[in-house]
Amino acid sequence: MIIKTIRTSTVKITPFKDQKPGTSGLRKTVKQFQALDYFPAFIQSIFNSLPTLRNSTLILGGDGRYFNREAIQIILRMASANRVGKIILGQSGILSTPATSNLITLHKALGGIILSASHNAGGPLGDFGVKFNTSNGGPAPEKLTEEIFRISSNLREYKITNIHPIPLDKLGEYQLGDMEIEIIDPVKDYAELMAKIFNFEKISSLLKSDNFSMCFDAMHAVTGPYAHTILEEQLGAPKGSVIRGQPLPNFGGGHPDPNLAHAKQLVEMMYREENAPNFGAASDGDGDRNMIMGDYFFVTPSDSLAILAANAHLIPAYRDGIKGVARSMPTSEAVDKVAEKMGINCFETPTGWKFFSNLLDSNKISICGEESFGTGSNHVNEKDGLWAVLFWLNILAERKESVENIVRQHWAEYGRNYYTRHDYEQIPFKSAEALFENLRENLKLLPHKQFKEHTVVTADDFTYEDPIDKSISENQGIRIIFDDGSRIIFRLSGTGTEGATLRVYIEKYVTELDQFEMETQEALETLIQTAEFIADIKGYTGRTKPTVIT
Ligand code: VG1
Ligand code: CO
Repeated sequence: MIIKTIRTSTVKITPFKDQKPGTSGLRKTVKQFQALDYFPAFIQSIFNSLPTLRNSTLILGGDGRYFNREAIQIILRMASANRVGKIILGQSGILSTPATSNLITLHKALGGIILSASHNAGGPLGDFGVKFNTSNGGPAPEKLTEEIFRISSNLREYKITNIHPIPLDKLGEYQLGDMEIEIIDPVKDYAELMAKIFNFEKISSLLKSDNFSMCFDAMHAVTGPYAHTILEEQLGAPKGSVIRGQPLPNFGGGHPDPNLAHAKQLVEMMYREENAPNFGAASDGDGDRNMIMGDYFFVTPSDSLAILAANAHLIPAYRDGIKGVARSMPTSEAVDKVAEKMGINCFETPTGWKFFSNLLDSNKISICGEESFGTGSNHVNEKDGLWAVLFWLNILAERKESVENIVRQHWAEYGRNYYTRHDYEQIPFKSAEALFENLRENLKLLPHKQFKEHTVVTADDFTYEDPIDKSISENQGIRIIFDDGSRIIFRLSGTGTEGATLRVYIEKYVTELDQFEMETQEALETLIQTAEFIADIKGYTGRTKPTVIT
């Protein structure tokens, strides 16, 4: 369809001063994004940061949350006004983050815009977000997000055309003035990529066998259509293996956050006394996170990363060995032990996927991940929820053991890293700042101090130097490391929209078989108390316990 009569107008605005992208794009409440000119201003800032925008191709999609459709129509009108050459758009405005990343490289696009606030709640009173990924498929690096922010703080106008909304639900092509729009099936290319990486035949026979069952909880977020197609239609898992598979604007009222606190339905099913599925998994709003469970068993994301690395040789795409691995600094050191044994490099990066990009691009690593339920590889430059689920299924199909046995054997071989994260949400900014100021002031005094049975060896504020472009990222989290290798880490979240969220990460490594049977919070009890004491969490925030424990 050709839409000819379009008029471009330039809208004058007063610059917005708060459009600073966080760990993963710009996240604000839906209400803030709906405020007059707020959303177009940020899109114009992204456009202005791209010198080769004219005649370029961009990929566009989102996780289906409230405001997704309106936002897409605005972007289409602005893209045509800004002389973009072509927009490749997911049908109904749907594209997961990893699928977008794949499409960017597949179509040699200049980049992609992903409309998502990931695991944050949606709906009219929830959150919305905008992420920009560059031509390598990866999240915009800090240099670019800083540039976008700088542009937004001075932006005085944006350009937009005045056309009626484009129908988003039908596949097809449109011509908007000089700009082409192609509406594509969001699942097809991604599913083809997965079939190239994994042994679909083996996974399929596992999923079809009578003594195996699985449940994938799509949390009414973006992975529903992907999971229905790949797991049920292509691999033959019985219908009903995917639950909550329809993307809804408010995610059915929940947080699309795949963890023990928010994926309640799945967790209850997996902890059933009888007839629990053999394998359970969930993904988040935009499909880049994963939670893995077995029958009456939870796999911590840090362990999952280590287990994927240790078993990579079982997967067709990684059969010839992996180059190296990386983890974010707060992620447990379980994967380090695997790398050591394999004789490959293990990189420690700040939190946020963008820090893995250079390592992936330069072939220094093949597999990487974060404690926050995110794992991925060099197949796309993003974390990828369903990829991790298929990886696990492929391992299960090869090893023919339970999830629990695989994890326990891993501990027996490499030792166990007990791990927990305590989040204190919606703390007033001032209190959070004061707490960190105090922590930083006391860092120098901590070494050699003893807290219960642990003595501090080092205490610092994590600085990262990118091994490829040598860029420096400072203040990436306070690290306290003890003599037995235990660690406590404090950092502030960069994805929240209300107040500050304090994240406390606690880890302890044990190697003796009889130490593996403790409940995590119990095993970490003294370190948890030490963390609360050192940061004086109660004194600064008034909180006596965390909001969420994962
Ligand atoms: C959180 C996680 C981080 C992850 C980020 C984006 O950031 O801790 O590991 O990369 O979310 O994930 P923060 O700054 O709130 O701790 V997603 O799934 O929102 O794109
Ligand atoms: Co996400």
